[in-house]
Amino acid sequence: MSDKNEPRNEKDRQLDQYRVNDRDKPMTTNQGVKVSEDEFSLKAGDRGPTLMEDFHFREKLTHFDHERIPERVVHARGYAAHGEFECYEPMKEFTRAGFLSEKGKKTPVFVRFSTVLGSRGSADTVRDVRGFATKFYTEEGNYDLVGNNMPVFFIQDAIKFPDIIHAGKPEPDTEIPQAATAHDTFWDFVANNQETAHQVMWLMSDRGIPRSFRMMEGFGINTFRFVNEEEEAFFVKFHWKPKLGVHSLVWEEAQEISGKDPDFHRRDLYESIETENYPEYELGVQIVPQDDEFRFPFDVLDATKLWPEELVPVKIIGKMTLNRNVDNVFAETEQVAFHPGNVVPGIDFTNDPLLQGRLFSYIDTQLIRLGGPNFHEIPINRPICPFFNNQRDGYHRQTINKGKVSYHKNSLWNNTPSPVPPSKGGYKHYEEKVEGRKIRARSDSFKDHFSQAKLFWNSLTPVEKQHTVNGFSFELGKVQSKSLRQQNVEMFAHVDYELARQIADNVGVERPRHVESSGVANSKAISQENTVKLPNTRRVAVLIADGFNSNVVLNVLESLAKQGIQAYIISEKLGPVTGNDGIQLEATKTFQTGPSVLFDAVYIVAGARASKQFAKDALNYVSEAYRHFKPIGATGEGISWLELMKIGNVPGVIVQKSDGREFTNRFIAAIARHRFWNRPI
Ligand code: HDE
Repeated sequence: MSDKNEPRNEKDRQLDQYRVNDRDKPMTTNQGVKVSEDEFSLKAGDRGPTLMEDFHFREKLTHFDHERIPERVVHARGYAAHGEFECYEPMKEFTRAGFLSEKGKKTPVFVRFSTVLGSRGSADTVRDVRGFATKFYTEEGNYDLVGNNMPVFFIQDAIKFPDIIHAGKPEPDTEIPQAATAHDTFWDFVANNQETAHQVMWLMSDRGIPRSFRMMEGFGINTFRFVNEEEEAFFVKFHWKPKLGVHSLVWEEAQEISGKDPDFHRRDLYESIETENYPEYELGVQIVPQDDEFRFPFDVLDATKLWPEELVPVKIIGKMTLNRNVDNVFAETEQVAFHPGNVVPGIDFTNDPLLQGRLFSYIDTQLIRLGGPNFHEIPINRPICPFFNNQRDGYHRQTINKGKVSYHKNSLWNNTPSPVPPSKGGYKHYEEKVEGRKIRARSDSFKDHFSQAKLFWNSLTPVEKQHTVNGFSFELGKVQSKSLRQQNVEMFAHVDYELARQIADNVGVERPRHVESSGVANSKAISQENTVKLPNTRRVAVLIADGFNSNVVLNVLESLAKQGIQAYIISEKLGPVTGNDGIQLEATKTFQTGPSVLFDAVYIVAGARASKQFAKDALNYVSEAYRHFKPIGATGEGISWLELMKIGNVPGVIVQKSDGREFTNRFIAAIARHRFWNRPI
């Protein structure tokens, strides 16, 4: 095991200066005065009033009273980790960015994952877009890639952002519902702002309910620009591709987890890092030369469009590994301030109107959220390179700038701090030629809202399509206004008639008019069926009772562990469970504390001395996992239980026949498959 206290990189070394461990220390006030009593306030007599002069009491209460800061207006619920980015190959042909200039070059990173709509205390597994924000602490300054887990956005112009968020957040008269788009105002916005069609398709699909932050993609969404030393520019879109593939929960399971473990995703990330199963993502770029700006059937500046990978391949240029949990969630995860405008030389903006608005919004919101203009001095936000300028003062200023000069130009300090020419590393904005009349309008090239929504639909497998219909039916089924349900059905008929017809039948409105839409090809990268499938780090519930066959079980457990699969012993109660030869295994969870929805697969062992209660609970447990299409394995007594449930011979149910090794190989392969959709339910 590596030494977790050893600083791993420049950022970690920097943060170390600010870390404090209060353990074994004497208690003091914030002024450093040692405290002699922390249980009783100072009173006039032991039954008398508390005295104003009790400075310790006043300080303690005052600090407590001010402990909260406003949560983020969107992406309030998040979880973060530290890590490192490694560049695979020099990208100098496209960008002068130093952190992408050398094979093997490492850059510290900090990543915050989030949901968008819910409050800070909401559940992790709600149906929502996920934020995927990365801060690269490069030697040339901080670069923030502030992305989401879906490649497109709901709107095309940032001026509509407050509207979509108001429509999606809880309705203002009742503050209902929390962390959900299944309500009237959201769907009112959708039907009346049809640029939303494409992202709504993603949101209603399995992409809206990821299995883990470790198993979802990240996308910069907006089109950025790479600029090289020769000042040549390229349009670029950024992608994060998880090494474990892209996997999702099923809707019923996600809803159950919201109650049984609302911290499911953050726990999964935290535990993976603690057990050194470090999440890894490869960074990919899609690059389009400036001259090809008008080559595509969509506008490259339109954030409601993806660039199909078949048209513009994703070039993999590096890998990010998350390898350290935060020490303090407030100090790091809550106070981190991302901003898509934090770029380094070699990365620039485009006229994407969504991006342009974002460039204003992030700093603006952080000024209120973090209480003033000095949030760049908060340890998690500091760059690892030094920074010097003439900015001064403001709330919570920590830097002690020495000397008289705080202006430019000057002669007293020989005109320093001095601007740096681009040839020496100074940031220079790309000299794009711009002309036009001031006009509030949108280009006609942004007006096709359905072709790519249809591309998305066409790319799904039948099962994924069914899940998407179910997603729509649940959400629209909660919409009170029949007119809104009807409007949305009419709208999504432009994406696919069959999709809209099924939704209409489920939500009690008229079937839509038949809309002719042109056939659109599909993109393989969209369907999760084509993703990477690995057993690594998957969680298996092992249901075990007294009298189990320890020989078989220990062999299976060893084989699972070799594949990096995490097995948890589950029984009626916590504590030791005794096998047929006296060997004991410790149950660390019960049927109640470790329900099936928290696991990827179930291994049913049972045991010769299983109680009636065990049998009842285990059968419920397995039938739930079965309903959620999960791999189920059985050996020994477990086999007869599956026969009892009449599921001994269905896809993804693996039963030991004779050879133990053959069983584990098949079971591990089933775990890697994630789910078995072709199961009779
Ligand atoms: Fe954001 N967004 N956003 N957003 N966004 C914020 O900044 C905004 C958009 C994204 O973990 C806020 O610090 C506007 C797209 C993430 O701290 C705020 C528009 C994408 C996070 C803001 C967008 C994102 C935010 C709120 C429309 C994907 C969480 C708190 C033009 C590419 C970052 C904060 C974290 C957070 C504004 C659209 C991603 C209000 C105006 C598109 C991952 O500034």
